[in-house]
Amino acid sequence: MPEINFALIGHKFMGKAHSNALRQVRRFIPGKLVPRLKVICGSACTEDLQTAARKFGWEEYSCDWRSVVERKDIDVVDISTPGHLHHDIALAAAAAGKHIICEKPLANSLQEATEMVRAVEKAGVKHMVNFSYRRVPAVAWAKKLIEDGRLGRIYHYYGAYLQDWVMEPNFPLVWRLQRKYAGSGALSDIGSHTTDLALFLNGHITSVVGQLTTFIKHRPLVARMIGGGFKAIGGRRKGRVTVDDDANYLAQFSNGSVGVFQTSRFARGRRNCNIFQIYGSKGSLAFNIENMNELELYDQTETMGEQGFKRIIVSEDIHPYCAPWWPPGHFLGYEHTFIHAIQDFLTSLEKDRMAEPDFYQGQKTQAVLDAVERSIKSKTWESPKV
Ligand code: SOE
Repeated sequence: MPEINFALIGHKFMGKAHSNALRQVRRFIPGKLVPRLKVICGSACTEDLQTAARKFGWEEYSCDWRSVVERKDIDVVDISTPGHLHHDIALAAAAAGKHIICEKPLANSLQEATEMVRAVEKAGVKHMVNFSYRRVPAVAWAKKLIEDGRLGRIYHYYGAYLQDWVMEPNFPLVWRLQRKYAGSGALSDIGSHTTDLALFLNGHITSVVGQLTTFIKHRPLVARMIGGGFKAIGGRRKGRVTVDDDANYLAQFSNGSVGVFQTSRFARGRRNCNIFQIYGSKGSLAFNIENMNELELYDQTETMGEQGFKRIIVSEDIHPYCAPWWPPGHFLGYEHTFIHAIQDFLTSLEKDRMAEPDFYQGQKTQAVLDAVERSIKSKTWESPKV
């Protein structure tokens, strides 16, 4: 079977998820193109990078992404780095004629996202942003039910993404807490997910007004987990947190519905709680990633007296993405969403069509986040520029 050569830039959390997906996709999901794991890149040629290369079966490792994206034997560049590198890597990869997968969010600013769109347009390459939650079967099934008109006219979209991993005051000043690396905090890291899902499920957002809060403003530069908590080490040196811990915003959609969004890293007890609730004239849907194989549907057309939210177990062969895996009732997990993303990207190459969400859609999400940040300054509603 024909191979397609991948270079993966980034070897930590996302590098692990993408490596696994590239390794697993053709073991479970039939298709023409087989990913070849040519080279994995890190910021430095550490033992950790070499271990990742060995563990996931990469043929080579490198700590020089600029030379890797230029290689003639590379077909696809997979950008799985912190956000501040997405723009430069994508522009170099596009200029070298490589197809590109880029982890979310597309960029750290609307300006960067726009330049990335121009670069891939000019290069004529395939491009996709990996908003992985679109590829949860229950989310894809929600999309189908909405498209089939099962909810009727949409009135309300509620999206929330709640985590609690930075609530300890001594949690160190990691890159996600610094604007120069992350662009913004909860707003872009997890708000990009909720915003992408809203655009995917409910369409265009015409205006937003937001609120950003940073609860802990200074953190130790270096800290270590000791006995269940974090202890600052290396003296009393602290750095300023330059992003939001919490981002909330209201939205108007072009279909006339209204949106409420809440994203926080200070929701004690919520490790990774990504939810949406959509309320329409004929029915409603509710999803919670903590029960990612389930979707709740309320159908107003059901017999009076028997109406209520029903729990759909989304694991049948007819449900999106489920057929290649297990028998009904045997569930999928977080890692499967990455395998589905790689599968969809390979299909886009095989059929010479764009995979979704592409960089244009990633730019639209960036434009909503940009409008939220502008609304903080203007203290009024702002419209996305794209
Ligand atoms: C941290 O908030 C994080 O790892 C995000 O960066 C991911 O996009 C999300 O899927 C899980 O949480």
